[in-house]
Amino acid sequence: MIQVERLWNRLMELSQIGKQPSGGVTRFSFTKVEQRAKQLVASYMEEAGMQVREDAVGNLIGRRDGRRADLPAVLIGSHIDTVPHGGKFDGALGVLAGIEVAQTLNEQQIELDHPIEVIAFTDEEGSRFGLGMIGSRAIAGTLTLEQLQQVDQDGITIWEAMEQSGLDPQNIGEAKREPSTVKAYVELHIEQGRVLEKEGLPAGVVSGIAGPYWTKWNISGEAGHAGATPMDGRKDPLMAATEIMQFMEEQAKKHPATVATVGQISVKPGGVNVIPGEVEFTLDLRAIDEAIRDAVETNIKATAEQVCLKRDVVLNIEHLQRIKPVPCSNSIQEVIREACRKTGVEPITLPSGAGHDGMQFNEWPIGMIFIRSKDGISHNPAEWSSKEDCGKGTKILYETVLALASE
Ligand code: HGY
Ligand code: MN
Ligand code: MN
Repeated sequence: MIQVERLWNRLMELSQIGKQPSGGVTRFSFTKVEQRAKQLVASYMEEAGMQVREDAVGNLIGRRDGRRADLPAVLIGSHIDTVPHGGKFDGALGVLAGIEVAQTLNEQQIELDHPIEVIAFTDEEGSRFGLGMIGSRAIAGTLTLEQLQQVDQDGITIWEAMEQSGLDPQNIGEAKREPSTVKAYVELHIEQGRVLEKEGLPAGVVSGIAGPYWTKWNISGEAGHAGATPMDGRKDPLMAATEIMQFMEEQAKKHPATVATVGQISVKPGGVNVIPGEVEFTLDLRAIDEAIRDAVETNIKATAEQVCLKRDVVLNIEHLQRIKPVPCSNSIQEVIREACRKTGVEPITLPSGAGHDGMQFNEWPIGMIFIRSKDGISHNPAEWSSKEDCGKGTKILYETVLALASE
């Protein structure tokens, strides 16, 4: 059966690659650190008896054939890139659990009707370029060459980073999967929230995934002397930004399951005694209900225009990514509920506030399994799930794959 110790040791070994003094993990896409992590994960896939390949955008794919080559594959996936100073489990658990399922099937000499594939998707987080889910977009066939022009904080485009990694961006179309070759996609992930912990449950079934809308805001005014410039008449972009950010928070608080986050901010020229001339910050706006997210977006932008007019500063908003909220397949949710019962876990259903690769797929059904996060903490070195819960989640994934990959 599932070797929880092997899974756990691999999780801990992988978390050493990109480890920071903060105790967190930083592994950005198309970097040497990520390359080392992919080599390690590829070695695990080989140990699990899988055929291993990388596709045109660097998705790392391990395949285990089924009894019938003509049947579509059950895809199992997640990601091994991270946010800056992220945790050990976000993404890594789903990839390593998929490999553990494949290896256990081998060891139990179980042959499934359908092939299964375990995928470590390229750049799920979007931490480096502001465009997340690059690998799953490519597999869905929706990644565009124009999107590859998005840049990281050093001005390097995704295009250039791919070339530096030995990939030819012109070939991204080759990563697209024909829907006829895929039966379903299923992912195990940490909850990154507090629901399961409050319910005292190790795992749960995901009903749907909130849609993130990311924008980069640039407000420019007039730099000046902090001491000699009266308050009246200043064109201070940072004070305008703070007023707008307060409104963002108020708007999000008005609607349940809607969240607004300013994660990055920079101020120029950045002198203690200098009124800022320019400020740049990001907004991550999410909701399970798309209409509510759009209404909140409209309100925020309208108020921002008024604030900038009043303060005589100039606003520019750059679109980074907009992803629709996505429901998980009812039939796969049912399969996962049955797998929970088989694993002795009372199956509750909960939404995902975090985004995941599965939301890029609308040509085949998707399902997700969550395991409990300690204190709901994630995107933080303190992110933690117990070995026992990781084992339970992997057992549920195993039972789910058994059911989905058998005719
Ligand atoms: O941002 C997210 O929701 C995910 O962690 N990529
Ligand atoms: Mn994440
Ligand atoms: Mn994740």
